[in-house]
Amino acid sequence: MKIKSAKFLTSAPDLQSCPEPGLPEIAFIGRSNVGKSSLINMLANRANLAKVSATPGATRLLNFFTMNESWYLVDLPGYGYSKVKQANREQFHQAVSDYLSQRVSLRCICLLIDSRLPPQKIDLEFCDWLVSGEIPFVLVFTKADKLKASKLKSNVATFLQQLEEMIPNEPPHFITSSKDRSGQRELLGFVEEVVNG
Ligand SMILES: Nc1nc2c(ncn2[C@@H]2O[C@H](COP(=O)(O)OP(=O)(O)O)[C@@H](O)[C@H]2O)c(=O)[nH]1
Ligand SMILES: [Mg+2]
Repeated sequence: MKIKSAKFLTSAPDLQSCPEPGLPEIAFIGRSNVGKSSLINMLANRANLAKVSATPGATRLLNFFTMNESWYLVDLPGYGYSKVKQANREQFHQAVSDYLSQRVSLRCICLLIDSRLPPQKIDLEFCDWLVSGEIPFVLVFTKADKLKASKLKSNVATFLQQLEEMIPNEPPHFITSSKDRSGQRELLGFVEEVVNG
């Protein structure tokens, strides 16, 4: 899939304020600073499409972009500021959890994982939460250019291994770099399948 058009549509503070469900949606989420804005810009071939999410206040909003006039890319707030604690999951940002669990047009979530880091508890717990809600997701490892191939491979393997101890099926995963644009074709190919499927 080539992205021929990408337009900011709207920002929503909660599920009720989201646009009428119509086009299929792919949502992007991850810890703050994981590289979400950079990845969205890379996928869209735009320098500054995701800039709206960097403006003060907007980081807590659900940001909708119309892609190729045929699907919505949804930029969700980073979850670094609002921990998904095992005992206290309801504290997870209400708008995000409402959106993820109730949005009828949501087809898949791209969960971004910083490939430089060892498995982070908050990411593993979020995967567990998605699985328990039967919410489909794929893993998108980010910043792959920042480490040696061997370290990258072992970090990805370790994450998948730890995930395997928590959940039954391994989700698809993609390895990306917004800097050298690696993984763009693969991830967009997947998105194409999902929005057309
Ligand atoms: N080297 C490298 N740096 C990246 C990559 N993606 C993001 N960054 C850097 O990581 C920081 C956070 O990126 P940003 O996209 O703002 O993360 P967000 O908070 O998740 O939206 C910025 O300094 C980016 O330039 C990548 O693929 N490679
Ligand atoms: Mg951002």
